[in-house]
Amino acid sequence: MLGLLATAVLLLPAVPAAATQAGPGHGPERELGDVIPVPAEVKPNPRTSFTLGPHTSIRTQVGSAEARSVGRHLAGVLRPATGYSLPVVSSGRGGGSAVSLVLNKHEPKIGDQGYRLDVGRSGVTIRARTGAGLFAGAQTLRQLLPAQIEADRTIRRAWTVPGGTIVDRPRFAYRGAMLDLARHFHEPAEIKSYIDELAQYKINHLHLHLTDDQGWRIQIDSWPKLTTVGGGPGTGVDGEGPGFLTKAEYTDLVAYAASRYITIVPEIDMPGHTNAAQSTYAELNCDGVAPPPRTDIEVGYSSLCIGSEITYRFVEDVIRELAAMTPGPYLHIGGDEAHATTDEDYRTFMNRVLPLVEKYGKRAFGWNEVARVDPPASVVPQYWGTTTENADLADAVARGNKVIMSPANRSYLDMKYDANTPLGLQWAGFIEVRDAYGWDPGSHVAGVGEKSVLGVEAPLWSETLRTIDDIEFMAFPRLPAIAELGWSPRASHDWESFSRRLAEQGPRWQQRGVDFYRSPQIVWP
Ligand code: TNX
Repeated sequence: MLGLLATAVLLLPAVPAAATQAGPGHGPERELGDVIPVPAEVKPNPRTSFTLGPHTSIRTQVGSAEARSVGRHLAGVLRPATGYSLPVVSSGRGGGSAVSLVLNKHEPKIGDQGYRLDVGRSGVTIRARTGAGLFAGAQTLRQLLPAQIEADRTIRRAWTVPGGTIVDRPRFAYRGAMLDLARHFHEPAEIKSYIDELAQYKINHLHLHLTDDQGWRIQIDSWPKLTTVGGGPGTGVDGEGPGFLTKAEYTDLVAYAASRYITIVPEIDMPGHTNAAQSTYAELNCDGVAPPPRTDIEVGYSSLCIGSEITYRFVEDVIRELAAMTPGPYLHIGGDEAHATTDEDYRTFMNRVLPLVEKYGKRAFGWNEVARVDPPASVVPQYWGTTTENADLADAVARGNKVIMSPANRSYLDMKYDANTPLGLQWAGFIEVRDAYGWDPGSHVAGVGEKSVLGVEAPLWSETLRTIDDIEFMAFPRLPAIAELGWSPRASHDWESFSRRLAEQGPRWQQRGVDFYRSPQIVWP
C-alpha cells in the first residue's frame, strides 16, 4: 500500500495542480490592481495576460530622454531577477513582445503624475504625460510581476502580468517621507536605499531634518564650524558617532532622488531646536556664551537670539546656501516646539525669516506652529498634532494656505507599534498598521478639507534609531499605509483589501533584505 502510494506520487506531474492554480507567487493568482497604492481605476481582462520572456524588449519613444531613462531603470530592476536581457530600444524597431513606454502630453484622465497601463497578449504599454507618470506606471508593473522577480532566478517562474487596463493618478500631489539626520546621522548609502523603497510606493518627496539640538548635518561654507564641530564626533544622541553631508554628498543625493522622481525637501529647524549651532557659535546666543553641546532627547530649551542682527545674518547665509543646492521648490524652516522663544519673539522671527525663503526662490514649509503668525498663503504648515481640531491651522486654511498632513498619532513612523516594540517612542501613542491606515487626510482636522491638503507625510524621528535596519523596521509595514492614503482615491479606502495587498509585500521585502515588523494584524504568506 505504502509502495503504491509512493509510486502514485512519483507519477504526478512535476507541477502539482494546486501550484498551477496558485500561479507564480505564493497564495492566489495576483490580480490586476493588487498593488500598493491601489490604482484609481482597474479593468481586468483575464484573456490578455502577458508573459515576459527571453525576447521581450523595453521599447521607448524615439527622442525621449525621459522615457529612455525610465526604461533603463525598469530594465535595471527586472534583469537581475529574470535573467532576460530586456534591451532598451527605440520604438518603431521591430514588433514582438515588449514593454512600451510612451509619453503623450494629451493622454486623458491621468493628470501630470498619473499613467495608463494596458496589458495585452503581446505586451504592456505604459502611457503618461510626464516622466514622473511613466515612472509611477513602471512601479505598478514591478508589483504586478511575481515577488520572485526581484531576487530569485534559480526558481523558474512565469513572469506573467494579469491582463487589462489601469488608469491611475494621485489623490494628493505631495506624498512624503522624512528622515531625521540630526539625532543620528544616516549615511548617504542608507538614505539611497530608503529612497529606493519609497519610490516603489509612489512617494515623491523626501524631507530631510538636517539640524537640531544635537547635531548639524549639512555643510554651510560661511559658517564652517556648524559641521566640523556640530557634526563632529559624539554629536548623535547618547554621544554616538559623527556625521554630516558635504555639499557634494547632498547634491548627489538630490540627483539620486530625482532619478526616482523624488524631490528633496531640506529642513533647518529654527528658532528652537538650535543647540548644535548655538553651542558651536557663541555669537548666536543673547548672552554671547556658548551653551554646552547636548545629546539627550529633551526638546524646547534652545532659542536663537531674536533681537540680535547676527541671528539674521546667520539665517540668511544658511538659507541662501541651502537654496542654492536645492533644485526643488520647498525649503522647511521648522518652527516647532519653540518653547524657549516668547510668542512675540516667535512672530518677529518668522516675519523676518519667511520672506528670506522667498528671496532665495523657495516656498517655505514649517511645522504647524508657523500657522500662528498668519503666514502668507504660500507658506505650507505641516500638521503634526494628535487631535482633530487645530484653530490656527483651520484659520490658515481659511486664508488660503495649503497644508501637509502628518498627524503624530497616525503617521509618525517612530512611534512604537505596541508596548513590546524594542525601538521608537510612544508620546503620541502606539501605532499599529491599522491605525496608520485608518484615517482620512482630507477630513482629519476640522476645517481642513480635501482641497486645502497638498499632501501627506510620514516622518521618522531618529532618537532611538541608528542603522538602516532600524529605519526599515519602523517604516515597514506602516509607510505603505501612508503612501496609499496619499495616492489612492478616498472611495478605495478598505482595510480588508489593503491588508491583503500589504501581506504580499512581505516576501518582496524579505527578498530585498528589507527589515520589517511582522504585524499580527496582517496574515503574512
Ligand atoms: C516631536 S514632531 C518633535 C521632534 C521629535 C519628535 C519625536 C516635531 C515637529 N517635533 O523634535 O523628534 O517629536 O517623535
